[in-house]
Amino acid sequence: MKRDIIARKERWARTQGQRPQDEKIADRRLPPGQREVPNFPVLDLGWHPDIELGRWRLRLLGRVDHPVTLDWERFQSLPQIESTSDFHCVTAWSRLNLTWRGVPFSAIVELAKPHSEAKYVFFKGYDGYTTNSPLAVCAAGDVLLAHSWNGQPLTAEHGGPARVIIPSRYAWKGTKFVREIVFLKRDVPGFWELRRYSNSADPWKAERFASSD
Ligand SMILES: Nc1nc2c(c(=O)[nH]1)N[C@H]1C(S)=C(S)[C@@H](COP(=O)(O)O)O[C@H]1N2
Ligand SMILES: [Mo]
Repeated sequence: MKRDIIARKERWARTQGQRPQDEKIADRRLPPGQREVPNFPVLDLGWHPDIELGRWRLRLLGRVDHPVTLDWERFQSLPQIESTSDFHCVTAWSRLNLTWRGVPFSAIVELAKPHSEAKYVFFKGYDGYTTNSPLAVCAAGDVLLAHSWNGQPLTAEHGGPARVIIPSRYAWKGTKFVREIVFLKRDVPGFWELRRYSNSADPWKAERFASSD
């Protein structure tokens, strides 16, 4: 009798890991129009700047009390977090459960001390790429400047030495090869925002392109 119950429970437990259930869970995790991919595509302007760590600098500037230029050593001495999140590219592919390690954006804010009127952040990459987000969006606990992915230093093709990760937005909002973070009073559109991509870029609302006016 008892054995029957155990066998039934075991059978039930096995079905929990099977496709239909998994698919339902994945569906709920995928924003509208996105599909999960097993690989990690590379998307950028086609050039991966090769930056020696000894020459790498990150500048924090704009409407801040403490403009600062960080070298790699100082950057590494800042608080570090590990954060697992999903990654949604506007071209409809998503990667689930990417584990990043790096400096939380909150540590950058604490260091630079933006003025109260600084409501926007403008990011620049070593490849000339730019993008923008409200400071409030960057304040989420899972926003970070990642230098590692899955326990390995970030490769140049995926944005090393360090890239910005903003899980709540489409991936174009996260600058690879980040070089400068500017705190601004007014919003300034970046590379894709100037090319009619959505400024707000919320994947859950499928905000892919700027609405035509
Ligand atoms: N510096 C820089 N960052 C960038 C881009 C870029 O062209 N240059 N492309 C963005 C876009 S559109 C996407 S989808 C992601 C792609 O990151 P991946 O190449 O690691 O997949 O980087 C974003 N960050
Ligand atoms: Mo993208």
